[in-house]
Amino acid sequence: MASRRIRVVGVASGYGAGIPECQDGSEVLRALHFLDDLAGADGGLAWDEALRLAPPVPDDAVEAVRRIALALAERVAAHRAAGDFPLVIGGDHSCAIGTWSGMRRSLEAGRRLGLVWVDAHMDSHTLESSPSHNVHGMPLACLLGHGDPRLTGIDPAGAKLLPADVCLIGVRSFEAAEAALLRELGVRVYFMDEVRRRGLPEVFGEALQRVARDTAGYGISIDLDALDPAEGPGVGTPVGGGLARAELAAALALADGDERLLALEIVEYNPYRDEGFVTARAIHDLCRSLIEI
Ligand SMILES: [Mn+2]
Repeated sequence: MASRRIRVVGVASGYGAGIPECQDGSEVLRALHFLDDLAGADGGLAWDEALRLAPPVPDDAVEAVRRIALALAERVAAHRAAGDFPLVIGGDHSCAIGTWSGMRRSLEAGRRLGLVWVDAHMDSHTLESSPSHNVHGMPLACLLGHGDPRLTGIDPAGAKLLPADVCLIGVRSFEAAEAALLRELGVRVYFMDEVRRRGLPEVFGEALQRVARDTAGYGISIDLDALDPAEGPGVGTPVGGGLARAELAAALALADGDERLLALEIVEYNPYRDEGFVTARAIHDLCRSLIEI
């Protein structure tokens, strides 16, 4: 993204997580200047005013997530239309519904969008299958066209992504129903044991090829719980046996300078659970991998 201006969109939403803490993640990064040195990128870096719902916030989490998603989709599509590179900082992972709906909308009709989803989980529940009913366990299913119509119906209505254009990386905690959905759809999942067997560079490179193959471009969505809790403790749902921060940063560099990379999303930063800002520094390193300075 060397020549594109980076527009950072903070999403002050934890409505999909069941606990609100990660809604403050992007503002902590901004206030403590964690991404400031990225402003030296060719096109520069500019923070938008963070997206947040004006009160009264609906009690229904799906409705709250829908409203944030509508605003975020509009913002992402506008930045893309201006030739800028959206960097979305969550907030919980339900914001992905807005990010990638907006990006899909910004593409010409009939063009496909690819997506690499880096996560300890599958995030592919529907309201029926989810034990927790937390919407941050559902965004990938929604983007594939499965889930509550209030979320799947966001413009452009229906699936924003084709299964062949999506890859998950780093998965190690999931329920049978969401695994069954992804298997039925034919989505490629690189579980953590495959990552360990083949190495992240090979797996990540293969995933990039898949999502770029038949699409107008692709995005990368990173749930920080993909990192091992030792290196990324500041998340809502840590799972052991994850990726090292240097390992993921090095893999992301494979996409550096690729004009087909359309946006980056980093989510689930919970500053109240961070320890010595190690997770905030990981976010910085991940962004820096994709931003030439
Ligand atoms: Mn997630």
